Parts: sequence; structure tokens; C-alpha cells
Amino acid sequence: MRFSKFLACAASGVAVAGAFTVCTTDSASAKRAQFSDEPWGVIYRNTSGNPNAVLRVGPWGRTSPTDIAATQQPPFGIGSLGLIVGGDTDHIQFGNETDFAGTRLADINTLRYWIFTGVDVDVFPSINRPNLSLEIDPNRPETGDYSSLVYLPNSSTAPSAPSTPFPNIWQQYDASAAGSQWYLTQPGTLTTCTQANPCSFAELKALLPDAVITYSVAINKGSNDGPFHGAVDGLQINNFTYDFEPQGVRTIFTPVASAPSPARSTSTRKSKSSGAWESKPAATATSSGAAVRLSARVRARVSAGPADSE
Ligand SMILES: [Ca+2]
Ligand SMILES: [Ca+2]
Repeated sequence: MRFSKFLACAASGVAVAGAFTVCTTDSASAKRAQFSDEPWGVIYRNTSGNPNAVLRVGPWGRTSPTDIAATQQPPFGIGSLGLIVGGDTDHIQFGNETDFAGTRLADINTLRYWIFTGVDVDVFPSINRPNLSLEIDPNRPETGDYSSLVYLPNSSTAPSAPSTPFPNIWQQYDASAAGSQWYLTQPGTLTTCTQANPCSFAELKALLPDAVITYSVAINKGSNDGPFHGAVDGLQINNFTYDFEPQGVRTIFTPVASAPSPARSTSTRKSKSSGAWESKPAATATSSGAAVRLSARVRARVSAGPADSE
């Protein structure tokens, strides 16, 4: 049946755009609307070597090493951002270069994401998990106009990191919580919040009261950081969670008080009228349909507060 549908599409005129087939019929337009148009993807200028990032189904985790079947679903939806990084010569970033430009660091209160590290138990301690990277203008006299802020999941401690990190299971990291470890890649003459002397997110915000996000917010797996085979999901920035799914990135309104549990916390449904994706948040989250439908750019402003006036 899929073949016959393809022929029908081809007969009406087809243009190939990347991985998606774009048809000129109205029905094809409706089908295309199933894919998210949120501006997330691999940031090529911060990527090198032979790493791989793919929006995929699963992976499913095992809450006990003796579980034969992997049944722990991704924290949001049915899928996640899969990352395959071979070793020190690979670097990859997957993020958003559009919606957060101009957002003040001071206006970000919540930064969380989930990690799944697929590896044998004995190797797990040697694996550096993907970090969170914000490209900013520090707006400090001691620095230049550019730095990245990097959250370190491995060296962070509870409640920022799980009390006991495990492989092959979804676990949440709160990069904005106590116990978080951050550094500036280009600290200038600053002596705190450096790679040699990392600091908490609260200390980072106090150090950089006028910092503004510039080029991107990204999941990052750096060069000279060893291998990683696993996945990331549910990046939460203030009251919005970016849900990595096989067909794109969905934005879900998630009030900060309602952090999801490892069990499936949302479901996906398609609008009967438009065919577009809609989220059906967990019962613990109160969701506004209007908020879900806001453009990503507006959402960033709404969630972060007033835009920088400079
Ligand atoms: Ca997901
Ligand atoms: Ca500046």
C-alpha cells in the first residue's frame, strides 16, 4: 500500500527535500504537517569527525539489570535524540540556533534533561555523558563577547544529578539545581566558574548577571570527551519541555512544579482537523492548548520574560 501511495504522489509532481518527499497535492501537505517544524537540529559549525545524531523511537530502559525485557519508555512520547559518538575525535551538538537568541541568563530558572547511556555496567563509569551547552555573551569586563556555558553531568551531584547514575536507564539531570557544575569555556580573567574551578548554576547566574544567550542552546558531546552511545530526551527550559521524537521536536507546556516521572508521562495524538501533532501532557501537568500552539519564538519570550532591550 505504501508503494501505491508513493506512485500517486509521484504522478502529481514530486520534489525531494532531504529525507522527506514533498508532494504538491493538498493531501500530501496534510501529511507533511505531521512533521514538526521546530528549528532544532545538528549544529554543524560545532560538529566534527564522524558522530551521529538521529531522532529515533525508544530506547527503552531496564529498571533492573535482571530485566529480560526493556520496558522503561522514554520520559516523553515514544522517542528521543539518539547520539553515537566514537571517541575523542568526534564532536556533535544538537540544538536550537533560533529561538533563544537574546534570552537573558538571569531569566532562566529551570534547565533539565534526561540521559540514557547504553553501555555495559563495568564500562559505564568511564563514559562522559552528553552535556548542555549555551552560547552566550557574558557581558563582563573580564571576558570577551563570546563564551559557551557548559553543564557537567558527570561531576554534578544530587539533586542536580541522580544520587546513583545507572547505565541503560532513563535518568533526569537538573542543570539548574544545587549540586550542578558549570564552567565558561572562555572565562577571560575570571577565576570562578572555570573548567578548573566549576560552579553551580546559581553561582553562574550571580557571576554573569547581564549574560545573554547568543547563538544557541544545545545538547553537546564534545571532542576529547571519549565515546558515547545513548540518547537524550525532555530538555526543559523554564516552563517548556522540548520533546525529541522521531518526527521532530515537540514543545510541551510543563509547569516547573510537575517534573515527569520515568514512566510514560505524555502521549501523542494527531489533530483530526489539521493532522498536526498535539501533545497530551501528564495528568500532573496543566496544559493550555493555546500555549502549545504558540510559535517557538514567542514561547521562548513568554517563558523567559521580557526580551533584552539592547
Ligand atoms: Ca521523546
Ligand atoms: Ca558583551
